[in-house]
Amino acid sequence: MTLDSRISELAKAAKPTVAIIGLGGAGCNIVSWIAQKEMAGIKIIATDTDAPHLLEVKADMKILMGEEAYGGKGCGGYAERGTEAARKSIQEIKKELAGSTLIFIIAGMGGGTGTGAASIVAEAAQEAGILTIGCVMMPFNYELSRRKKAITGIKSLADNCDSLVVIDNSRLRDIAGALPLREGFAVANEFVGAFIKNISETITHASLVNLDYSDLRSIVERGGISAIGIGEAQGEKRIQKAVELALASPLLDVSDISGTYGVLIHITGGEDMTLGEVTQAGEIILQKAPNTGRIVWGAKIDESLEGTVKVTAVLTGVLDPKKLV
Ligand SMILES: Nc1nc2c(ncn2[C@@H]2O[C@H](COP(=O)(O)OP(=O)(O)OP(=O)(O)O)[C@@H](O)[C@H]2O)c(=O)[nH]1
Ligand SMILES: [Mg+2]
Repeated sequence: MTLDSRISELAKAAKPTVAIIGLGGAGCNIVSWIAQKEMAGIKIIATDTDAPHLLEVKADMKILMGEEAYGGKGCGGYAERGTEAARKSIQEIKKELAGSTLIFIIAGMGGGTGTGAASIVAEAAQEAGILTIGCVMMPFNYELSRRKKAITGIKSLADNCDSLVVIDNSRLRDIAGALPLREGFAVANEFVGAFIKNISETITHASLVNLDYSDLRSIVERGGISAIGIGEAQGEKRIQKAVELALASPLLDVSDISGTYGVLIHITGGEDMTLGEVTQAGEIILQKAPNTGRIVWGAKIDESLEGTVKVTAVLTGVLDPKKLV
């Protein structure tokens, strides 16, 4: 074997393979949004106990969980049923995940399927040595009984993930404006979908500044709950403004960001964005969260963003799941 072909073989093996799995109604809606964007090299799996909903979803692979027990009718809000359904279908799910190096598990918390199934899938992924990032939505403030159930689900999922990103639907709606429920969900789905797509792409494809798999691993593998903040700005000092906004308005109620142990930042801007601006973003974060152990970042050019920069900051381990109430 020549040296070049050996290097090329190793390069192939070192390239991370990403799987994205959506569980239950919300999870499937979000992966469906991502699947419509066509991303090469990323496997998209939709799983639900609800056959009619699963039929509508776009994905590379669909798994109807717990078919024998629940006959494709969903879990009707019972998380125990979601857990049971995932256990029954776990071999099929494991087969689909085999060979991945990074997995995103996406679900809305507070219902039956996603809440009950997520930790079972996460456990299987971690057992297979896959870097496991959960990404879940908290129900709206007025969905009181659902929020209680969601918190129980989140605690159990956090135990089985390398990092769990929690997004509060209510906070997201504050940013999006007072939209009707359906449109509110659509905004949330697009936001979460775009976030996961951006991270997956910076890891698997060459972009302006690459985020690399081991960098990501180093900031997420210590567990805990992570929060996301977003910021967008134009004009003078736009990078500074966008970063400050992203840090000031996390989409989860965290009173203090000083406990965060890692920050992942993703920047998108038009052709006019400079490498200098991108590095400046890291420096600003270091000033704002001085105790942060590590900062990793990726950046991408999006031609449609002429004049604007968008910053997404993930504050990893900012919240201890035990403190979630
Ligand atoms: N962001 C977002 N959240 C959603 C969406 N649909 C539902 N949710 C939220 O997610 C929570 C769980 O709802 P579903 O995902 O429909 O529940 P499920 O996992 O399918 O559970 P069952 O239908 O009971 O089996 C709800 O309380 C909502 O707050 C959606 O399309 N997008
Ligand atoms: Mg459902």
